[in-house]
Amino acid sequence: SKLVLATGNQGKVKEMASLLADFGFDVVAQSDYQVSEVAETGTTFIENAIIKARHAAKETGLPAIADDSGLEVDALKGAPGIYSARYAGEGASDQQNIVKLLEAMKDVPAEQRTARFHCVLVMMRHENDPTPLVCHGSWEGSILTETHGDNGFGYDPVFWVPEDQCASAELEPARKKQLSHRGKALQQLFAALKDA
Ligand code: ITT
Repeated sequence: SKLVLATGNQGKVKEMASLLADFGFDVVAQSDYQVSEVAETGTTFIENAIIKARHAAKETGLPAIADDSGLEVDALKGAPGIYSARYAGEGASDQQNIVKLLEAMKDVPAEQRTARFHCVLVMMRHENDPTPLVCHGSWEGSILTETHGDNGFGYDPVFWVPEDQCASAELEPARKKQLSHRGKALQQLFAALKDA
């Protein structure tokens, strides 16, 4: 059955499309349906994921899944949080966001650099779905003082992974799927769909 992946972020597409296809969905990109931009006006990952899933379902007439995610840094009182994609300003590149984060963290000692990624996935069967499926995964780590690795996207070059003692951008894609906030949220989603 067709499912629209309601994201414009190619990093997310790479980490989700094949797993959703393996589960049996015929995954289509929102760009194939000219889905317009929608303002992420919520104050939580959950609200923003619902806004994006509902918007894509409305404009395509298909079931939709959206991902709202970000990095919560303790020394920055939870920032950049829901603003992770636009931390250095509207339309900022991953590189610009990383530069801003490293600058904000420059005087923070090693033991206070704890952080975590969050990923909320929302699946809506149609635009008026009254019971969207909501799944959450998180991933504990800390913020490095310089970038390492070329894999992944976003803040992966500055996110230290305690499990493997390297930066997230140094993980193989399959390993990141096992450990990450997004991988965990997807596992939950598949478990919930199996039970349904
Ligand atoms: P869509 O709304 O179109 O899905 P977006 O990039 O604007 O794309 P978000 O508002 O959810 O999505 O922002 C999430 C940001 O959090 C993302 O741009 C990255 O900077 C960061 N992020 C999320 N997951 C990440 C991951 O696995 N690795 C590194 N950074 C991640």
